[in-house]
Amino acid sequence: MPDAAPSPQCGLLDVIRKVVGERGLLTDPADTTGYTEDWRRLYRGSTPAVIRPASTEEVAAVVRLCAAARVAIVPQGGNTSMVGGATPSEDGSEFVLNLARMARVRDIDPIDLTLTIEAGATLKAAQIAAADAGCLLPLSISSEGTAQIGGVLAANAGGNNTVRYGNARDLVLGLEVVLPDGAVWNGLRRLRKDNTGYCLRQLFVGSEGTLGIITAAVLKLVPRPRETCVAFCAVGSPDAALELFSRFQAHDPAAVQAFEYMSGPGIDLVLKHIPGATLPLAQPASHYVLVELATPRPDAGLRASLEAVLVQALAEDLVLDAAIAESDAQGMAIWRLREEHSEAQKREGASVKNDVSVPVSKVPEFIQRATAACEVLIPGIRAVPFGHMGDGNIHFNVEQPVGADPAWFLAEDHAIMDAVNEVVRALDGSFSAEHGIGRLKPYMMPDWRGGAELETMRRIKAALDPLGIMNPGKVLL
Ligand code: 2HG
Ligand code: ZN
Repeated sequence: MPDAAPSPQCGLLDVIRKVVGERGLLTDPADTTGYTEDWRRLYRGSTPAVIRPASTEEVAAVVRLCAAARVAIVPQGGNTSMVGGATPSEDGSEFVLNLARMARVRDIDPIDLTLTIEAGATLKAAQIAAADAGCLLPLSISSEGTAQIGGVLAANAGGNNTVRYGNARDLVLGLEVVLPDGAVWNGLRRLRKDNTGYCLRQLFVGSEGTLGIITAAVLKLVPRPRETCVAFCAVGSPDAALELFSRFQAHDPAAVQAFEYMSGPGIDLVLKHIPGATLPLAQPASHYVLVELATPRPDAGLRASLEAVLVQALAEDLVLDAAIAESDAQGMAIWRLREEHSEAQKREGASVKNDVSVPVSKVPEFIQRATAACEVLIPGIRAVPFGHMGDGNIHFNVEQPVGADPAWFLAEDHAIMDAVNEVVRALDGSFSAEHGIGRLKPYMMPDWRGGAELETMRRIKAALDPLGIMNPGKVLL
């Protein structure tokens, strides 16, 4: 494996080509453009090269070469970041290092309940590997077909099952990371207890590629569910949705696997833009809830539980109408109504996203106050709140007024985010719940995480990446 620093005779990319081979290096702009734009098309970066290593050793060799040449690297997985976390800068000074060719399952153990998998595997592939072994990887996000394990961990993704299993962070037992100087840290341990000094893996989870490149991980699995029930309910208000959540939790706290909120305007956009999407209820409503119950027990009687809670709630008009999925296909159709929100919003026009969290009990107040704040700021703005009510994470997305100029609307993004975040702050919430900071939100860090907290983060960054070559401009400015 060549590992020499680039010499004036041999350009850096020529040396890198020798490390990763022809297949591992894209330099033609026709091939690289797909890697330089983010999913939302908010950022259009530029890069001289997309490097696609096929092994940890190749990643390490490339990083050593880049460190010697002081060239910055943007680690990239499925490029599904909502905050431009994997997009290079516009000036063409940064290489993209894409992990897609490292996608092997290295080990799966149904007794240890662990999956050791490389960073470039999609989350969907990891879920399938777990299911094939009779287990469940309890992490589910809308972009799971494209998002890759490395990016999912680097962003500490949350998603639909946080209410029961926590975030990506809670599912990581071990990591393998290439550090900014090219050293490899092999922490692929699969221990449930391991108090040996600082917990390094948790430093890299959520670091958004600014401290090193995750190349593989050991993930926790759980026994596969034997019974799953999905219901779609119309409710009169976010308060009613919260009350319904409390009822399900009180009835059987171990059963709730997802509890998602959607607004009438959000569902209308999905029905308008997503082919095949249909409302499983007779009448449209102003607010909706998706609840999923699941259990590994064979005799839990989940369906009866679900019906008991819903019958009571319908009798009290807490729930206005409800549809229970009678098959996997119906369950998937209900989930599609929720998961296609991002795509439907994108097709409708320009939107500004606020991925925020507040204490679960404050979600209704947050939705009401944030909607009012946005409507005062921009008349005609359309609030489309949806998301993970069961863990307090709402995607408070706002759509441009009908007929408005998208560029004008997007130029208002900081004013909109500030208005929403004023409410978030008043309710002791966070301005970044599960999507991270990326390129979009570093400007907020001094205000929200100033003092000792930000200073400590800066020291950690300087200690691990003194040359500042790992994903510059993301998380911390
Ligand atoms: C989801 O929950 C994702 O579907 C995306 O986190 C949310 O588009 C969004 O803002
Ligand atoms: Zn989400």
